[in-house]
Amino acid sequence: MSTLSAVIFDVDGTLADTERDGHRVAFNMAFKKAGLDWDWSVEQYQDLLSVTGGKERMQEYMQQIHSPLLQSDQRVQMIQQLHADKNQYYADILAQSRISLRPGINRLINECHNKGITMAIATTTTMSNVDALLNNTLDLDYKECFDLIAAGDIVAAKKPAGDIYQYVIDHLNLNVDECVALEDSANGLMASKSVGLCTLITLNGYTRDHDFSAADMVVDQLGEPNMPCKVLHGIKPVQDYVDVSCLESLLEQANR
Ligand code: XBP
Ligand code: MG
Repeated sequence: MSTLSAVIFDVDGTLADTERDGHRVAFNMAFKKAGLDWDWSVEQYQDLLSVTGGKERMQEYMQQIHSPLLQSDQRVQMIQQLHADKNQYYADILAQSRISLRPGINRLINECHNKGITMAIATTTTMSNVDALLNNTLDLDYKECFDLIAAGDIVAAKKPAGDIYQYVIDHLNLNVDECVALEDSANGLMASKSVGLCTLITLNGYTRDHDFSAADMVVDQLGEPNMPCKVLHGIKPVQDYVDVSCLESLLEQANR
């Protein structure tokens, strides 16, 4: 019998659909403020998302459009300023309650909290963005629920590298075979699998066509008592939604 000791959550796309109407919109606002004519469309942002990390994404975009700014001595400073502005706009969007948690997230976090299961965050996004999201959406104080928030530049290599997951495992002294990771993207899955984590994927509009063949389970969303989840791969939850007992069964199957 495998024990579920910890659940490790990705943030963007997993806890909430933050990319299309959150980060993307905030990036465009920051570009406008800086007097740039860059405007990332919903479709274009799908490709840009293959690069994780907002600063890295802007750098990649500059390369794609052969921006003369790439040659500028102030490039690093400029990206940092754009990123800071973007994150401020992002926080404003969250404070206006324009983004909510995905189905089942609030319920699962509450259940894990009540059962004393360790919870951690392993994300590419900046710490302040995690704070903005969870402060404005979760019905608990996230600082009391999560044992560790591992975010952004805390590690040298972002997803798809496994560094951020390794960081969580090392700092919380976890056994990999007692943890389940929740992810939404191919980059996230590569990261969690590179350290050997049992991984449940929740699809979203930007990631539904990614290759998730290495995942232990794939669902459209975690589901709620009145909203069954659709299982595309993996075990069928007894309750028709993903809860702790479902994660325990998934872990047991993964460790068999
Ligand atoms: C998603 C990302 C992030 C966000 C923007 O991270 O790739 O870069 O798009 O956040 P995850 P920053 O799915 O791991 O949560 O601008 O703060 O990097
Ligand atoms: Mg994600």
